[in-house]
Amino acid sequence: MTLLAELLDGDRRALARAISAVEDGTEQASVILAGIHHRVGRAAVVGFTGPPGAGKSTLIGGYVSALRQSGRTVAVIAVDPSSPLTGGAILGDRVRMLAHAEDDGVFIRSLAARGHLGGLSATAPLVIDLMDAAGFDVVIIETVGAGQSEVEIAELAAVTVVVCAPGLGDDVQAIKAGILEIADVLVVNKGDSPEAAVTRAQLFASQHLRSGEHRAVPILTATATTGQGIAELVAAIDAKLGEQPPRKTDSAQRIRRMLAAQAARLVRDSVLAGTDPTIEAICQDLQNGRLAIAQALARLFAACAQPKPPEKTD
Ligand SMILES: Nc1nc2c(ncn2[C@@H]2O[C@H](COP(=O)(O)OP(=O)(O)O)[C@@H](O)[C@H]2O)c(=O)[nH]1
Ligand SMILES: [Mg+2]
Repeated sequence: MTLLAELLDGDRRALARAISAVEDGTEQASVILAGIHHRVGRAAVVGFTGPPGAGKSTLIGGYVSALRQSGRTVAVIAVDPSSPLTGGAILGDRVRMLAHAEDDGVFIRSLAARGHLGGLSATAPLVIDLMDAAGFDVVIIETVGAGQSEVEIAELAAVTVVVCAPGLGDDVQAIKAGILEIADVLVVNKGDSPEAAVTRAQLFASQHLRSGEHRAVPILTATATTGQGIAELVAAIDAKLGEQPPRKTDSAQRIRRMLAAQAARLVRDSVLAGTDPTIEAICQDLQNGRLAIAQALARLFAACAQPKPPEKTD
């Protein structure tokens, strides 16, 4: 069987290999991305975002358990902002998800973030499509709510869950200012903390102030470490999913995304390597003021257009 056929058959190792192929931009990747078109659009994509330490991973662990109990299969994408280049596994998250390690109905993958602000990697939407095509009912994406990622996650996810926790200081202010707009469900986690009620009241008040211009968003309380509030979270997410139209997918767009991701990576890697004499000359001219940035870019793209084999980063 081909990798594509194995993927469509729901083979987990094939899914893992297909994701690597897409990340590396191999020949096989374009065949797979073009060949899954009749099988994408079914999965429910749920995003979790919020400040570091709010309990997103722990909450996702509980959410995954609840989904499994109701017979749904789940794939999880964890975006790691701490290693933008290597895409290393998030050890803590792995440990928290270990309960699901033996379960064929759960698939977990870490992706490198784009840049230090934790922007989603360009391949994230492609990985969602691969998981969808492999037959997973729910695809969860966890990102840290710092910078661009929360806006990007809202674009990718049918339902966006914003997780916050008491005692994170200014982060609650940040949530009130920005993240409220993209939240479909708000969760005040660490409900076992005495300040949880205060945080929840603050969020209610700020939502109330905005009512009229913003839709009302359910504000739940949960204690991820005990599982309290998980059932309510599942119900709230399911209710929001029920309001969503089926996921739109577009083969042409998928191929375009892969090309853009690989182009960005090729140029970045070539520039940072500091080994290509043409690129070194461009850098020199830029430094000396002999080239304007637009001219430098034009020369750079010409230099990067020389085909080189993609390097493996795993
Ligand atoms: N007291 C308490 N601690 C929690 C709760 N949920 C998560 N934690 C702890 O908070 C820390 C950060 O959790 P994690 O899930 O990694 O947060 P993330 O960075 O948002 O993914 C861990 O030590 C968790 O055990 C909770 O509901 N109550
Ligand atoms: Mg986490």
